Amino acid sequence: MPCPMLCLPTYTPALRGRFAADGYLPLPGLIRPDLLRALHDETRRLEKLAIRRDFAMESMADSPRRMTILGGQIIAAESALIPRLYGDAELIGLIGRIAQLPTVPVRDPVERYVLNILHREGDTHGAHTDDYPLALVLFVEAPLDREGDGLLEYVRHTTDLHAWGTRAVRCAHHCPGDAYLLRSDTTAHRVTPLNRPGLRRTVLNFAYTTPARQQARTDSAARLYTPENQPPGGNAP
Ligand SMILES: O=C(O)CCC(=O)C(=O)O
Ligand SMILES: [Fe+2]
Repeated sequence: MPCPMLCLPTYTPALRGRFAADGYLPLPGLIRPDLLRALHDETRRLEKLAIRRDFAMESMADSPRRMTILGGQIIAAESALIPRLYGDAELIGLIGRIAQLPTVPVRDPVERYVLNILHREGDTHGAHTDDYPLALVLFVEAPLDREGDGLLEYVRHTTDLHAWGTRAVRCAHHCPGDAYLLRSDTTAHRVTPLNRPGLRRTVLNFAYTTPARQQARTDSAARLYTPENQPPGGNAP
């Protein structure tokens, strides 16, 4: 059944071509206004359960994680809406056509969908690649300044986490209600810091994979999203 809450683009070979070339595809306005309001309320409610992180991720070139997070295992227990959206057959079918991969949900309940909130001065989601090949990132809140903070930076077709500051880096701004699809295992990416107080950037990351790839490749997501994991140096309050 079509998902009336999402404004899915019609598939065209051009979408597939752009995604293959760039490892990134913007999906502006994917979230319809009613759904955006519902996700705003839902994520504000979930934020009360979220965990603060402030550490350097060893397995990702010691890049910083200064952010508030919630893993999928808790989201599933607390939200009906987010798991329903994640599993939407029409959405998964479209992603599969764009990516040209037999796309399926991730089995791991922690990593399949996560909530990432940047809301303090200096908050950032540092450089990394993801464990699974596809990430659909949905924007619930975002700074409106296109030149400003909390931008996505990515370098296509590389897992090298040291390419920042070179001409290969691309930068993308997204508004609340927007989304993007990323070839997240082979596209180095990060979110630039919020350098001013009062900004908020709230995203849901939906991870998808292929039937043959249901095993995480690094410990990074488990380190970030499993509450029992105390990173070295501990968490900020
Ligand atoms: O917030 C973003 O735009 C990126 C999120 C991300 O890379 C992740 O959750 O793995
Ligand atoms: Fe990522």
